[in-house]
Amino acid sequence: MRTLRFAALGAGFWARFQLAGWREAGPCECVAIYNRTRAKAEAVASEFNIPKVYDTPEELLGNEQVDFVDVITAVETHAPLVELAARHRRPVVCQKPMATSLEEAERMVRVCREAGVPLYINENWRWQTPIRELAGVLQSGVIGTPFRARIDMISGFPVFANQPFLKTVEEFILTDLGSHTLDVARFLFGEAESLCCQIQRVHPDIRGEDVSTTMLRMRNGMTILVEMAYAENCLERDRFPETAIFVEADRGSAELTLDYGIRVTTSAGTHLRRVPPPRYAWADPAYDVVHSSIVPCQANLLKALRGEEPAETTGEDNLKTVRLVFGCYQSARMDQVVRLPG
Ligand code: 89Y
Repeated sequence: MRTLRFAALGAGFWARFQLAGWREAGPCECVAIYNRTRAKAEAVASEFNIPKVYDTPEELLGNEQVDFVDVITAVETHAPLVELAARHRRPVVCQKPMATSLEEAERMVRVCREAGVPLYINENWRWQTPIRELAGVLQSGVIGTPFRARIDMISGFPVFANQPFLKTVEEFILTDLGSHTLDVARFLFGEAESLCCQIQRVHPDIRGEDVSTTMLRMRNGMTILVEMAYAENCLERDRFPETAIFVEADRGSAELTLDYGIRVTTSAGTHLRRVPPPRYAWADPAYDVVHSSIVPCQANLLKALRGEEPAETTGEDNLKTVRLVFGCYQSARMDQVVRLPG
């Protein structure tokens, strides 16, 4: 099987984990890296044995015949870098959140489509071991037809310590974390037809919102509540970055609890099992379940790049998540229900 050669654009906090993830994902090799601050690219290059470091993405793409490009930079550079890759006819994997606005995300998808270049989004949350296990329970039909669910990602973890730029963004928790949790809502329960959302800011020293409450009405009739907070308050059970999910259905209920428990309750009683994620030596233990989910996500993208299986998180697909994220801001701003395209 041929080893796919790729270039990494970006050498920030997530780059090290994604590069380690690609090594686990299948036969691929990072052959060149660019970063705005060259010293950072050089440090990552020496850690991962990447032979070439470039000062500009244009020079890199002009010189290197890569099979795909992995964009791991800050969100405002995603559109120009994806479009640059499209001009060079290089398939591109782009970090979440896809773009700074819905219009920008739509343009990225359009440009890639017109250039005939595959665009994939590195959206890993839905690949977390416990979330996949919960999906299996729902698909098995054991609890019947779900009618309501709650998806909670509530933590006091100091996210700004590792990602200080998040303090400066005008739209914070919905873009940073809502890109994930709203994508999980779609993954588990399908598409939404309307939503309403409220946002709050608890940290006095950040620009954006750090608390959000979203209610989705799904096309299948379900009601989904998505609650998020990064308030740095004290929680008795803070299990960053685990997502807790509770699903009510007509023949039972299912719960993804903190500490990776899956509880399934039917008339026969409650069955509990633990479904911890795999541990990788390169993962930061504080981000365990997220870092390990990079591997199956990138394995799926690699297979898609080889034409072996469809990618789950294509640009087209992720556009629906982006619509939810910006629909939430619109709803919060206008204090109104927002309808989503059918
Ligand atoms: O940036 C975010 C992500 O994608 O996973 C967790 C995080 O680091 C903080 O919300």
